[in-house]
Amino acid sequence: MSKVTTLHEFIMNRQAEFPFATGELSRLLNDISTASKIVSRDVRRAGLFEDIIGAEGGVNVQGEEQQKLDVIADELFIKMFQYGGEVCGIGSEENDDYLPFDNEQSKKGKYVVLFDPLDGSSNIDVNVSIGTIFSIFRRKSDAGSTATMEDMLQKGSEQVAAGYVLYGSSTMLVYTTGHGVNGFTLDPSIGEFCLSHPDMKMPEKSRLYSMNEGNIDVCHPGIQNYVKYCQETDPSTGRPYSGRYIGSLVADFHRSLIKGGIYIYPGTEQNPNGKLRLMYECNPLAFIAEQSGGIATNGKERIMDISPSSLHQRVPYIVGSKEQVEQLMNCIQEADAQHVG
Ligand code: P6P
Repeated sequence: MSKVTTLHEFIMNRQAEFPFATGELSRLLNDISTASKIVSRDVRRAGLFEDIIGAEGGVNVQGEEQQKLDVIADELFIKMFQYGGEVCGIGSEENDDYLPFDNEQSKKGKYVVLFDPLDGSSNIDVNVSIGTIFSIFRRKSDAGSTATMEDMLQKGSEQVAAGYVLYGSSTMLVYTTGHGVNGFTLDPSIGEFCLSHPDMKMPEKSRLYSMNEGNIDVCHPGIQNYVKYCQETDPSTGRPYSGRYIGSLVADFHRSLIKGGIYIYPGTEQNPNGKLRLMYECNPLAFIAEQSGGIATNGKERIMDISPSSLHQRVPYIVGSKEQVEQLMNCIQEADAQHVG
């Protein structure tokens, strides 16, 4: 049996590689790990306890019906950040505005965290995988002051760390600090995330594509042309690509990271900016994608180059294997040239 490396041990080893590291980011990552274990426990028992399954009765800023577990997870992560001492403020999918922490210790925190506490939560009642997504920035405002919206609205290229937790057939935590991507699987018997997927690389291509094709008739012609290409029988294999769409972003993204693929949530005539949120869905997964060899774009520019204008802004999202995203981008450019021509 090979040596078991826990997430805590991995984080501390990585910190040792950076002489100027002072430990704050390590402590923050460990706090996220702890909160994720608690959320995993609650997700796994959701079907057993009426008090945590089903709708909370509220509607969040997105206009989406809040699930009880959404609120439980949101409150848990906020408490973990507020009392961990490393975070001066947060932005959450479940909260209308950003939340600067007002206790003296938190005001000294170096970081802000943007997160979606439980993405895909409408899938809880049908026992489909869901996830937590997080994005960490260094604050721009002075230590000791109250966190500002400017601290929150930073380009994805400024992220110091990002990752996700997938509550699936097993619970996995996948993250990057800009030095590659590593995946950890929760071993419930010891209560530890253990290194299971070292140095993850997204395959450059695959025969998989992931899109809610209910949007196909109202999205960019270039995307329509790419999906048509995927659906054509390839003479070399005698079959088309396979469509795979779970309807839970973290699960669909994780499959692309492991097996390759392309995930498309386009702008449409009715919703030109699509559905997914830049700050706590698209940016963190874009960081993971790029660090593992993939690409993330809005169809025109690199996701992590987008200057954010609001906390919950939505962007069209195309993320996945390098060759597949490049091929789709070519389809978009060709369609635009024909439209102009
Ligand atoms: P649709 C879940 O609400 C979510 O934000 C993502 O997890 C998921 O990929 C997407 O929306 C599904 O959206 O419109 O296909 O139901």
